[in-house]
Amino acid sequence: MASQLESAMESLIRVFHNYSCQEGDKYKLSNVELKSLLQNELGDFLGSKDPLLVEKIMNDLDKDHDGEVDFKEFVILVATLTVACNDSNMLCRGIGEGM
Ligand SMILES: [Ca+2]
Ligand SMILES: [Ca+2]
Repeated sequence: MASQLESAMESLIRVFHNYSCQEGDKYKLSNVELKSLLQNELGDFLGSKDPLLVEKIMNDLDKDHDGEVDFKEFVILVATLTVACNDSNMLCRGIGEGM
């Protein structure tokens, strides 16, 4: 049986590919794909309905400026959010309850 961390890593990869293969490059998230990933998978986290938020996140994440988010760039987002979550007791409590 996979450990918790191994399962988490596997889920991360699976979630990314669920969205990245919807259009265009199968290994990268377009603006549209990133948006639906954020809304469906991180809606509670981001909470905001700010339409510019996706633009902003895309600009921040797209380190190589090809207009898409690859897995490496996606992992940076997840790591950043995980650190933010760990820093915030309130968020962690929320996640604990959801599990
Ligand atoms: Ca894609
Ligand atoms: Ca990119």
